[in-house]
Amino acid sequence: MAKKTKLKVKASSNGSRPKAGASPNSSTRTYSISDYRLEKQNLSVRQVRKGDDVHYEVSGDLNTPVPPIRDSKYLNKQQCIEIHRYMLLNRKMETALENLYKQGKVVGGVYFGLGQEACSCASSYALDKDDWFAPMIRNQGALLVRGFRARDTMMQYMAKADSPTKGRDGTSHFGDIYERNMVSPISMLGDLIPVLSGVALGARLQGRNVATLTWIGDGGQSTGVTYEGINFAAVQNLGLVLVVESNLWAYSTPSDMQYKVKDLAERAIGYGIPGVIVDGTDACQVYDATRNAVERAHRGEGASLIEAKMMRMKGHAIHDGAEYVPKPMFEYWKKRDPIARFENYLVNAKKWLTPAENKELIADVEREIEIEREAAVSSPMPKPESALGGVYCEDGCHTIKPKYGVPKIKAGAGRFKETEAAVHLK
Ligand SMILES: Cc1ncc(C[n+]2csc(CCOP(=O)(O)OP(=O)(O)O)c2C)c(N)n1
Ligand SMILES: [Mg+2]
Repeated sequence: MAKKTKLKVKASSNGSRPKAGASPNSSTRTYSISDYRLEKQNLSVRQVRKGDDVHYEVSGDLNTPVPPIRDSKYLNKQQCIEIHRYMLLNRKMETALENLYKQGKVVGGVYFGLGQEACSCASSYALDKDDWFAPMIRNQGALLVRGFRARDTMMQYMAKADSPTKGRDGTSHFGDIYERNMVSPISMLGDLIPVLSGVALGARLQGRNVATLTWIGDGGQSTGVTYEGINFAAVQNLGLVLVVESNLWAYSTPSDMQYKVKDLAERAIGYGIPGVIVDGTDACQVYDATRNAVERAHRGEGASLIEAKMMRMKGHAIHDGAEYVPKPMFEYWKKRDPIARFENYLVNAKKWLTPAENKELIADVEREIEIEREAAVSSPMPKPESALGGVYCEDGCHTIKPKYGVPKIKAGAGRFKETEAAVHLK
């Protein structure tokens, strides 16, 4: 089982309820945060000024050995290989996007999840079909896991007529409430959290406890709406699953200058929900923590917060060369590449793939990406007059039916509680 890190918090602090067993008269309370990692970094980044020059320096032990992948409690061989394939697709799709950008085919910028593929793919893989998700910019892998094709993302970036928004948006602002249960990304950081809490509430009103997964960066979690959204899910026991992408940077702000707590999972104590730390470059750890949270959501027990520690391996977007990042940090995290580590796990540790089978899998992914790229490039640009479409209501576009059932709350029932709602399913 995962190791627990004990946190001591003064009795007067306004945290979640302490674990049973704490003495009622004690002046300190003990809270626990599960920490699944097999390695705990002790690196820190500080700003150094020398005359007019301001730069960042990293300190700590940068020469520690790369830990093994932790065996999953849940995943079997076939599922691990499937996650490996999604991570490869995620990476190769983004490499293709970088090339399309350099060829002048992309209309705006491009965002990458390099180094974060395990976090995106393994967490979304832990959802059941009925669950919901809302991706952020680093979660293009989650779209692939949930059934979008690489061409959808490519066409979005090129604003093509066949793209999900028919060329009306140049990045990722699209959703799918019918097939894949995806809420469209909202650019204002944190705002997806109350929306996903609301999706969980809506589903519960219709008689179903679903898990609603979204992600937030180490920078984005500082916003006020993050607090509001998690707190609402916490107090209503809604199945929000929040993955905090602790990737050490928010634009050019290092996480050491973003928050004061040691680990962002500690925030969970303040909300009164479970908090877990995982190695975000270990697909098995990400999967297991998310699956536990998803199952908790299905049982109607409420929200969970998962902090995934990793590193943003490129700049904020394609325009940002990330020169401000101390080079040794890239070298350190490059050795912890989630795909290389998982490949080593599958081929050498578990022997679930022979080197030849792995090679064939990679070639197959490359073939698929080439077909997707070709289809995306050949899609036409939208006709100018189509820009007028999709703004005002067209036939039936506002008919959104309840997904699971028609809610009927007992007359006179006060503040909503699951047991107070009489839910009539169609
Ligand atoms: C409320 C709000 N403030 C600022 C921005 C501009 N902005 C977009 S991404 C970003 C940095 C996000 O950093 P982080 O949350 O750590 O995510 P990462 O890029 O590292 O994945 C900022 C400041 C925004 N979109 N929304
Ligand atoms: Mg960040």
